[in-house]
Amino acid sequence: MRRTLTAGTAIALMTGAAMWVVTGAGAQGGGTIEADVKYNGAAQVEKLKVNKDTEKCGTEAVIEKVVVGGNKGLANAVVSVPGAKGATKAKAVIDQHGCKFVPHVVVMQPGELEIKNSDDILHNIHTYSTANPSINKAQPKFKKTMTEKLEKPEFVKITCDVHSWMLGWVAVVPGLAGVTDKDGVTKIENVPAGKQKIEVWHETLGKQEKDVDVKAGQVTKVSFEMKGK
Ligand SMILES: [Cu+2]
Repeated sequence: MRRTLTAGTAIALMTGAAMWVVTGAGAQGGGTIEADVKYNGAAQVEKLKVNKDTEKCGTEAVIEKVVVGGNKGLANAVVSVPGAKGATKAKAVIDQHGCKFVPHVVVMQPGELEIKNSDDILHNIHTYSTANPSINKAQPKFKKTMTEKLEKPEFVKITCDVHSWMLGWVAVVPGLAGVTDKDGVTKIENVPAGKQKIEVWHETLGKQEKDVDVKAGQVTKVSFEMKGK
């Protein structure tokens, strides 16, 4: 017990130090949330023949609406902690590569999104949103980067009018957040200790939420099982 306590304290101190460097606020006592999201249903993947820009796009497009990995883990789900208003560490970036949005789901706090075109062909950014102004702009091959503002929390669908199969999502969330990997897992660090609401969103399977008690210097696990629609 004594050893456990000592280890816990060391982690708490390290976490506190890391937060001080990032935010400069000297916040102490953050914890980590490890979320795992499962889906008991079948994967939904659509395949489409491509006959345009095939030298960059390939000849087959794969539209991954529900990606289920090992142990029923659901990929591409956004897990967020709306009450944890930590500073954004890095700029949110989405790339158009191989006529796909990479990553398929990008998460950001309200602010700026960098949109890259690494394909060397014309793309056209077209977003579908209600809280934020919709974007509909050509991105020619010479325009490697565009920066757009998304200032309101919302799940924004992003498409390309040149390549009808291109589909991505921008999750604009007010607090700390992560996107689940192929095993359905994501970790969110430096979450303030105490009661926190955890929200999960998936583009096809909808939303769920749970309350957890985050403890300083500890990993709090939370599990979700999404239901089919
Ligand atoms: Cu395109």
